[in-house]
Amino acid sequence: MTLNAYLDIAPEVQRALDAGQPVVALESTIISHGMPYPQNVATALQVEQEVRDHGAVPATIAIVNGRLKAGLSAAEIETLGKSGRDVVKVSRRDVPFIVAAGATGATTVASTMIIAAMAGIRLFATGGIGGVHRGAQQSFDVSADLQELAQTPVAVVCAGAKSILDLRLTLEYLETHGVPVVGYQTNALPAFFTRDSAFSVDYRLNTPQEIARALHVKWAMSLKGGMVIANPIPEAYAMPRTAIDAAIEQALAEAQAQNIGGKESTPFLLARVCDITGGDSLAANIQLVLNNARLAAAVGIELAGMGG
Ligand code: PSU
Ligand code: MN
Repeated sequence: MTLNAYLDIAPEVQRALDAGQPVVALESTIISHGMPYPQNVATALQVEQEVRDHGAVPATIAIVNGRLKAGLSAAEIETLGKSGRDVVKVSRRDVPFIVAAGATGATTVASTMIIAAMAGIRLFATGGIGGVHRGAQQSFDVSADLQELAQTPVAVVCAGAKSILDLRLTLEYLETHGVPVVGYQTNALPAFFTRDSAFSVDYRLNTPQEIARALHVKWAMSLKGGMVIANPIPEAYAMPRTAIDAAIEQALAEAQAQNIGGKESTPFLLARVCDITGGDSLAANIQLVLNNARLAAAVGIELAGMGG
């Protein structure tokens, strides 16, 4: 039972939580800032359906008119998707201001984790997490997602991180803060569009049950924080590394030339990589999110069987 005066849990989500059934949180910045309209809305609805088809209840998270929402209506998803980058991108820092103003905002991995935890949801599926940006030695640009993973008990199923980031430094940062990076059926850290990278995960686990057991034990011991569950993009949708690397280099150069920083940096890079690579990267992006939704549902079912 969650008592939070600012939080609305959708009835379907509340029923599942009360019954100890699996619930998978989904973020909304991926809708507003991560993909173009109308594919973003279609994808968000398809991901919810994929979670349902695999035996869990989806809870897409956002802030709507000042209310923290765990579970959105199709109309709310449409509004977020159509507004796109005009919607406020809300990370941990921004949450109280958007609520106080009665405003609407799309939640990042960090703030989706916060609201999921308030609602009692332990699993979350998305595309890619934020991380340590390339050049962070100078810019200090480190996503708040990483600190959130260190302190909030929600596991994030993702396809690794895009190489707009410095993957080596991202792993170092996560290690320092005690956040495990698990590879699902892989030893290599997936890099979003590609199934692997030059880096290794901390632990390779081969079944949803093994992942659920690690989560169950971590939280049963009251160890704080979450976990990164890195799930490689399905082989059929993986992109050639050279094409994606070239697009990322171009996007990074443009960001530098235009002096893009702060919370604008990730949305700028995502939009440019999407434009430069055209439909291919979007198709890959959609498929990897669906793949992550399936794994999150499967882990959720196992976790529910262990009593959460
Ligand atoms: N990476 C992606 N797609 C995304 C994001 C990151 O491949 O949509 C979004 C997520 O919402 C993530 C946020 O939490 O960007 C990170 O932004 P920042 O680097 O400003 O913390
Ligand atoms: Mn940043």
